[in-house]
Amino acid sequence: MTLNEYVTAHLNRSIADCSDEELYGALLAMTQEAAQARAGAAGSCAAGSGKKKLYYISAEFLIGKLLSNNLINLGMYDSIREELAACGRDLARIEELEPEPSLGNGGLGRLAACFLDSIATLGLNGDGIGLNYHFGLFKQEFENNLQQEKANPWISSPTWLIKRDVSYPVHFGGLTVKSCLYDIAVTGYEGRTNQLHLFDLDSVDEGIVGEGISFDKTDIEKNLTLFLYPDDSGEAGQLLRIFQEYFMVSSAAQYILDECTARGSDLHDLYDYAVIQINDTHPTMVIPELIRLLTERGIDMDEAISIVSRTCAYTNHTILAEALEKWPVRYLKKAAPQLVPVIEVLDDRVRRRFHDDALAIIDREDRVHMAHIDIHYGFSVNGVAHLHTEILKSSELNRFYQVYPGKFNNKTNGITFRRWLLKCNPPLAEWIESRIGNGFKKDASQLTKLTAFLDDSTALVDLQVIKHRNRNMLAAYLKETQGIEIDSHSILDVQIKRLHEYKRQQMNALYVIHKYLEIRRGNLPKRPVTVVFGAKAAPAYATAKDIIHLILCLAQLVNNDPQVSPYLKVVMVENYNVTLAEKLIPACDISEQISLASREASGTGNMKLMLNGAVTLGTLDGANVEIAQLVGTDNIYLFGDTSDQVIGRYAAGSYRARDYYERDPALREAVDFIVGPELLRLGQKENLERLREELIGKDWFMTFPDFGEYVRVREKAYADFEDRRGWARKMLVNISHAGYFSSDRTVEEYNRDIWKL
Ligand code: 26Q
Repeated sequence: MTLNEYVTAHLNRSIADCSDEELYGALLAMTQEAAQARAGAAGSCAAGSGKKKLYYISAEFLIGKLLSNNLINLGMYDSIREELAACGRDLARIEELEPEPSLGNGGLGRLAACFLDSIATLGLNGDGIGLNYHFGLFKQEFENNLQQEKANPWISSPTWLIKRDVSYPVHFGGLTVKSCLYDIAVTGYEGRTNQLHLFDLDSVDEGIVGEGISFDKTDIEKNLTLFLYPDDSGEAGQLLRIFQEYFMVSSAAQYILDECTARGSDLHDLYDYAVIQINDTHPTMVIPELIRLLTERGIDMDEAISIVSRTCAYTNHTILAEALEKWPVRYLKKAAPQLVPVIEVLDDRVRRRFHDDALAIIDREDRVHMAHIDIHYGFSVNGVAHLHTEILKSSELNRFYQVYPGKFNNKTNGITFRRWLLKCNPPLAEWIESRIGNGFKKDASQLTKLTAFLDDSTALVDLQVIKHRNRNMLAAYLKETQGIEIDSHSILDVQIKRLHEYKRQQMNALYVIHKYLEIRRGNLPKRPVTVVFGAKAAPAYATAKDIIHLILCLAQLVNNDPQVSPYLKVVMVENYNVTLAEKLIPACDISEQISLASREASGTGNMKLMLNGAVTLGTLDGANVEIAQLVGTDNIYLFGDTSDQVIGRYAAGSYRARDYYERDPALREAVDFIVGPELLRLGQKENLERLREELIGKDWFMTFPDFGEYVRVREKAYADFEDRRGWARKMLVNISHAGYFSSDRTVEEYNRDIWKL
C-alpha cells in the first residue's frame, strides 16, 4: 500500500492535505502494521525456528527514534521518501516530530538496542525485556553554565508502544503491585520482527514530579517507573533502584516461565526453551527470582538452582569497582524479602564449596555482590572487548577465572550498520554501494572491498566532499536547533559520551585551555578547529558536573574572544542523545577516545565514528586496541600509558598528581587557568576551585601523566589533516575495516558460543 492510499483510506485526504503530524501518525501506523504482518508471517523465522528462545534482559534500551529505522528495515524507506517528495513533503521534517525514547544512559543501553536490531536481522528468536520509564533519562539544559535536569516525557500519542493484555503480581515487602506490559516491535533488516517487552505499572503518577526531576522517592506505587536511574546517592534513591530492578526481573521471570510453558516446557527442561542474557548486573535478581518461582512450582531447590544456572548468562561492562553493584541485605529485605533466603542459600553453597571470602556472595559487611551471583550461577561470563576480557581474567575477576576458566569468554561489542551508516549517513552509504555493491548491508565484512580504492584519487576526493557536506548539514542543524554556529571548514574534533572522570573529558578541556593560550601567544593553527563535546553527567556526580561547568565556561570565553575565535571554537551541545549522535557522527573528523587505559570496557562510539570516516585519537583502551590492530598505526593516533602501566600504578598506590603538576609548566599553566580571572569572571568559584583541587590533589584517572603526549599527538593529527589526500586515505582505511564492528558479527558470536538458538 502506498502512503497516499493509506491516508486516503484512513483520513479521507491526500498527502498534500495532511499536516506533518498527520503524516507522522499515518507512517507510524503503516509501519506498525507492516511489522506485525511480518511477525505473523510463516517462515519468517527460518534461522530461529528451534524451540530455544533468547531473552535479553536489560535495565536500558536506548533505541533512538524508530520511524526511519523501521522504514529502512522494512524496505519501505526509499519509496515513502520519494512519494513524500513528489508531494513536496520532507521525511526528515516529519521525523523531527518523533520524540526520542530516552530509555538508556549510554553505551550499555545503546548496545542492547543494536543487539535487538541484529538479532531480528539474523532471523533469531529473541526478545528484549526491560522497563517502560515514563521520563527515561533526564533532559539536560544549561543555565548559567551549569547542567540542569528536567523531566523528559517521551510517551505521547501516537506511540510505538502497544499495550498487551499481560499482567503479573510483584511482591515487595508489604506491598503487592500488578505489572502491565507494553511491546515495541523490533523490525530486523530484511529479517524478522521480534519484540521489546517493557514492563510498567498503571498506578505510576507523572503528576508527582516537581521542580526539575524531584519527586517523592518513597511512594513506590506512584514513582516506580517514572525515571531511569533516579539520583541514587541517598538511601531512598538506592532503594527505589532496587525496587525497579526487582519489579523488572520478577515480571520478566513470570513472563518467561509462562511463555516457555506455553511452548511445551515442563520447566525441568527450561534451558532447552530459554536462554537469558543478563546485561550487566542490573537484572541479576532474575536468578534468585527464577529459583524461587521454580521451587514454588514444585521443583526442589537443588534442581531449581541447576536449571537456572544452565539458563542464565552474564555480560560484564565495567571494571570500575564503584560501578559494580553491591546492595546491603537490609535493602533487599525491604524491596524483595522473599529473595533473601534464596540468596543466603546461594551464598552458603559458595562458602561451603570454596572457603574463600573473595568468592562469597554476601560479604562481611552484609552486602550482596550482584556480579558474584551471576558468575557462580550463570553458565557464561563475557567481557565486551578483548582487552577488557583479559583484564577481567587476570585481575578484576581473577579468583573467579581460576575456579571457572571455562565460563569466561570475550564478545567484542558491535553496532548496527543500519542505524549508524544507512540511516545516519545516506551519502556515504550510497557512495559505498556505488563502489562495491549492496552486499555490505547484510555482510559488513564486505567493506574491506573498499581497500581497492585506497589509491584512487576520485574516491579520496569523494570522501572529502561527503564529509564536508555532512559538516554543512550539522552546521545547519545546530544553528536551527541550538543556535550554535560552527565553521564547516574547520576540523571537527568530537568527544561524545557519558560524562565520567575515567573518560577524561577534563583532559580534553585542559588541551582546549592550552590551545587557547597558545593562540593568544600568537601560535596560530593552520586551520580552525571546532572542539565538540556532548555529555550528560549523573545528577549526583559533583565532579562530572564541575567538568561540564568548566567546558561551558571555556566555550563562552573562547568563542567570544575575537583574537582566538577565528581559530578555535568550543561547543558543548545540549542534551546529547541518539538523535544528536546521528547528526554529529557523520560530520566528525577526529574521534576522541581518550579514556585512561584499562578503564573503558569497550566503547562503541569509537566504532560508529570510525565507520563514518573519523580518525581516532585515543589510548590503547577497550576496543581501541582492536581498531588499532585493524587499521594499523598509520591510521590511528595513539598516546598514553598502557593498561599494564596503569594497573601497576594503581596496585603500587604510587601516583601523585601534584608531582606532575609541579614538574610540567605547560600542564601547570592549564590547570591554574581553571581558577584564573578569565574563567572566574564567567563561572562559579566554588565549582572551578573544587575541580582544580580534585585534579592536583587526586586526579584518580591520571590525566596528568598522559597530558603531554596527548597534546603532541593531537597537534600531529591536526598537522596531518593538512595533507588532504593522505587524510582521506586514513578515512577510507578506517571505513574499510569497520566491518568487524558490526553487531551482526557480535550477535553471531553470542549465538554460536552462548545462546545456541
Ligand atoms: C549501577 C548501580 C546503580 C545505578 C546505576 C548503575 C549503572 C548504570 C549504568 C552502572 C553502569 C551503567 C552503564 C554502563 C555503561 O554504559 N557501560 C558501557 O557499556 C558499553 C557497552 O558494553 C561499553 O562499550 C562501555 O565501555 C561501557 O562503559
